[in-house]
Amino acid sequence: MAMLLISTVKVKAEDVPSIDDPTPGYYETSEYMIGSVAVGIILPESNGSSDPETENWTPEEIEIVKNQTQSALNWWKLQNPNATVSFINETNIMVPTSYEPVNQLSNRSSWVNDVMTYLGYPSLGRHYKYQVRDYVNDLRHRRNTDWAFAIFVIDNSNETDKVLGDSNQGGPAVYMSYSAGIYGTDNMHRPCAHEIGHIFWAAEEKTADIYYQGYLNVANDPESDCLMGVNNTLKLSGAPHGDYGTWGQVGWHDNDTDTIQDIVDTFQSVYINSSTITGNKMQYNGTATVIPYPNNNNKTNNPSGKRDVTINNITSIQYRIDNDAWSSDVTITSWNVTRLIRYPNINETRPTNATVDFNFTVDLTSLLPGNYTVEVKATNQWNISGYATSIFYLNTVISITNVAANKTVISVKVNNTGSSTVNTSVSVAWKHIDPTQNVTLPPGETTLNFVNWETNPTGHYEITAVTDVVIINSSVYIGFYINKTVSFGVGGSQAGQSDSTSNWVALAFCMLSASFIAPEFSKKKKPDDDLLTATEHNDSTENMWQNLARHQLT
Ligand SMILES: [Ca+2]
Ligand SMILES: [Ca+2]
Ligand SMILES: [Ca+2]
Ligand SMILES: [Ca+2]
Ligand SMILES: [Zn+2]
Repeated sequence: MAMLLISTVKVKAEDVPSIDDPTPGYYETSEYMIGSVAVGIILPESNGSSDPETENWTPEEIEIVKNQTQSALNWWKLQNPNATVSFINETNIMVPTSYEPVNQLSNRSSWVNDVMTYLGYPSLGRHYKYQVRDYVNDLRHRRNTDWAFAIFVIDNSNETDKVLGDSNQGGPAVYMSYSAGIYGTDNMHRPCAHEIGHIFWAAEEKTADIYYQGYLNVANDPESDCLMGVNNTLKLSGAPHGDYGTWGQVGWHDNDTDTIQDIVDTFQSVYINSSTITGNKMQYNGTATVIPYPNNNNKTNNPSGKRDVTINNITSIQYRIDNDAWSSDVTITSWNVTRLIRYPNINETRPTNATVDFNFTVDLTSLLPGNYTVEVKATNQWNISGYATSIFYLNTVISITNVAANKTVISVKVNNTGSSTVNTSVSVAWKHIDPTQNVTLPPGETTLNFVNWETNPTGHYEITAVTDVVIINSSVYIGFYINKTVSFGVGGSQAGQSDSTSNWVALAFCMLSASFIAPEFSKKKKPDDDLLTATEHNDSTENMWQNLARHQLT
């Protein structure tokens, strides 16, 4: 006896909490040394219009500065390959200023304002540090990097006793002089590397003072014989574990030794927050967001306070049903974040993949009744995934409990056995009987009679049942297709076909009992709906199936 099934699926909605933008912002241009960094190297050139001109860059000097700064960056890059540090340089040589920078060491705003204004970042009455921040933020955006900072190198080839070498902790800029003081121009990369350490929150180690800082907030190594220490030597305190020292202060630590630094070794939060049903397809909608590592730094450049920020991005979202293969057939939409790009109040909205919306569609047609787990996987650039699951239950609510047939009528008893307490619409078709019967099944048992049974039952036949979506007490249930092929008079039973009515009935009963008791529900997918045309209809099994599919989907 065939069972006609109508299944239900119940969907649980999940609320998405408010999500703080985890992408680094205006004041967060060098929070830890992991990932890509844009470096703006700027060489101001005095033109004598305000100050008497005493210095001029020569091509040879410019080449030395390029090589020395590059050497400092390369050295940093090689210290910890697992931090995947990369530097992209933007070099601006001989940017004009009316001042002579080496003679304005106590009035930095003079020439920095000139230089920044020339490059397109005007003062607008602000402190020059905002001009530099505007530039560094724009540089990061233009070069599409995780971080950015600036290195200003002033020419003092004629006044080497006037030395410049300092930087802002946590960025945004290093200020160097060409002569590099006691180190000399040929060793400028050493103090330059030292200042770059400060940019990424490494503390001084020249004295006995103890400083806890950096995104991981570890202690320095006072009076070390390292880069930040008394001799500015090219090695890093705290290497290679970062439990203390410069190594840890720039954000390097790998607790689980999987080569992914702790700060970026984080998962994603995934929320499946709604689903909608159309026909027998269920669309899931959700949101995924990277989880930032907590910012433990006890210092910050952000006047609003420190934030947890991450350079992680979602690179893929996949889903699967139970343990089937992962499907990448997911639509992903970037969120937009509004970020300060010019102090104090010029913002810009830009897309981010740190938080994304997603949706995908599950085809319920081929699923048998039972529990199903929809699992969503959001993966970041380190191939670390976060997961969410949602369970739905396809419940059998209707079954056929009896079939009887004679020459002109086949009847089936349909038993609504599910939790539904209301009438359920169902279309039932017995092949060769046209048109499809649309019936309403009340709870309990109902007998359906298919009439106009043809005289010759030999062959393969198909029972198909289709239900529409029904909504019961705000919960969404969905019916789905069941079809069953049965055979009559196949394989040498032809003798009965031309025989009497009773003979035929006996044959039919025989085949029915053999075929219907243990139904085997098709797991095949229906043909695509777009294969159909309105006029298509014949008695072939495939077209029967298609027409029913069309009915259900429209
Ligand atoms: Ca000059
Ligand atoms: Ca010079
Ligand atoms: Ca790790
Ligand atoms: Ca890990
Ligand atoms: Zn220092």
